Amino acid sequence: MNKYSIAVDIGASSGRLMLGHRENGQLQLSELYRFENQIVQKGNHFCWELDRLFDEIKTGLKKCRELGIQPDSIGIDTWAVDFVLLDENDQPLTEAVSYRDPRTDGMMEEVFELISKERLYLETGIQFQKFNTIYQLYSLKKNHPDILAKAKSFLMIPDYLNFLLTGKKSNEYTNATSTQLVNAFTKKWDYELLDILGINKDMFHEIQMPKTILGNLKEELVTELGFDMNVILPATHDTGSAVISVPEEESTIYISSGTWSLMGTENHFPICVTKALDYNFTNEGGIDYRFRFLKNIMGLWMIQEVKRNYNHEYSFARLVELAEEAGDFRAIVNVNDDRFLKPDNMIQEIMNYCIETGQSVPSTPGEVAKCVYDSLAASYKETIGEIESIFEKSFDKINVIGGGCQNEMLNQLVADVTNKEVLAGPIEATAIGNIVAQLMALGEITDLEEARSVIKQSFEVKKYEPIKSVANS
Ligand code: ADP
Ligand code: LRH
Repeated sequence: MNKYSIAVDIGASSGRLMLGHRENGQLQLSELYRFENQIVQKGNHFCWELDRLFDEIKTGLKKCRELGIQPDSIGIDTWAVDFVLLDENDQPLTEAVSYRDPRTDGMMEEVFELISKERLYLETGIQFQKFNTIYQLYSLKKNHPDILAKAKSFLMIPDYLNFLLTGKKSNEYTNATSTQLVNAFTKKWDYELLDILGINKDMFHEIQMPKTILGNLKEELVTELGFDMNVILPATHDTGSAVISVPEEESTIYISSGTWSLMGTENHFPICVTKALDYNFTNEGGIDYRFRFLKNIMGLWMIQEVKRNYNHEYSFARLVELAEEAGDFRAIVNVNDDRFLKPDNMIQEIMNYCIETGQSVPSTPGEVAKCVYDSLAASYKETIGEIESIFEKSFDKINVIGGGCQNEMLNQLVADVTNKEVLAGPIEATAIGNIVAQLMALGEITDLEEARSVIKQSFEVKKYEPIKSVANS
């Protein structure tokens, strides 16, 4: 009997439940349910709607029941760095505040007064982003010490959703590393660092690895859904699951393209050299203790916000068409400028940047979209230069995965500006990586090598060759 696994993959812009199983050696994937995700204002903070997200998971599971399929397992992955704190009665102490909330403004600098930037990097290997969990926790310590004092349990978003499914509390490794509180070499919580910051160590749980079977559904859920199944830990950090879908090839750089563009390589050890620190590359923990050496680039968040600012009048596909029609219009913004993290109005912010830098100012939806795509491509090119300088070698292929790989214009642009072959796909790389981790835990796939080979055989990848050189990109 084939075993069926469900991947719950929730990115910052949308979530989906995908059903996967092996058939004649190949991996079959089908969508059970898809829903929106967004940040909403609750009181003074930008927050996630965790209760709704859990309800959406249950709705998706009910769809599976309607299909008459009894799944063997479920695994959850989401975006990284955000968390929930539980009190002694396992009740959340706060809303799930989003990493785009300004509560971390200035916190990084305050943390550097307690521990040097260099030491922090050498111990954790994690890039400096003002929204990392470490700075979110430090902000709580400073501004709401009462909340932190009451916290008995620290759970990242997938850990919390797993807790709602099973009643079990655990911290999964890949997502835990994104906190900047895990030692890259011992792969455990860095208690010394927590002591220096004055953050309670006891609320952290033992770190568990992907492929761990966490347990079964809570009884009340079994009654509600009409079936039980194993809850398995995939790489619960979505980027960790996504990169499983990239073939292990020394010559390939990946871009996990969604709300963020995560661009880098996979290694068997963390790289904490000075150049990596200077360029702000991260070493996030992966399945089987692989490390993702990558850089966060602002990504398609910018176009998501542009789309929202136009009141969703244009679809993503339409914005690509309009950008193509914008002809020779060209203006480049520094996508990694913090001003684009959560501006009041993305279109206005882009226009202001162009005015301030004396460039042509985009004025139509097509010009705004073209500016975003050109700017992303320019940032990818710069990042490749940094990677090649760190590794002292050149890479010849770029594998774009995730929802953003459907953007044919951007794929071609990336091939043109980098003068490298671009491979686009799979679109659902994250859900696929999530499912193969479960199938490995269930004994349906032997190891990561086999998983990658099954993925390669099962999903189509589209090739883009450089066709024209783009000047000054
Ligand atoms: P996340 O997991 O971060 O929520 P996804 O991997 O789902 O992100 O990718 C979402 C992005 O995919 C959108 O921001 C959009 O730019 C891009 N996208 C989705 N559909 C299309 C499409 N039909 N054409 C071009 N781009 C698309
Ligand atoms: C992508 C992602 C990324 C993190 C960011 C918070 O969804 O998980 O890897 O840096 O969200």
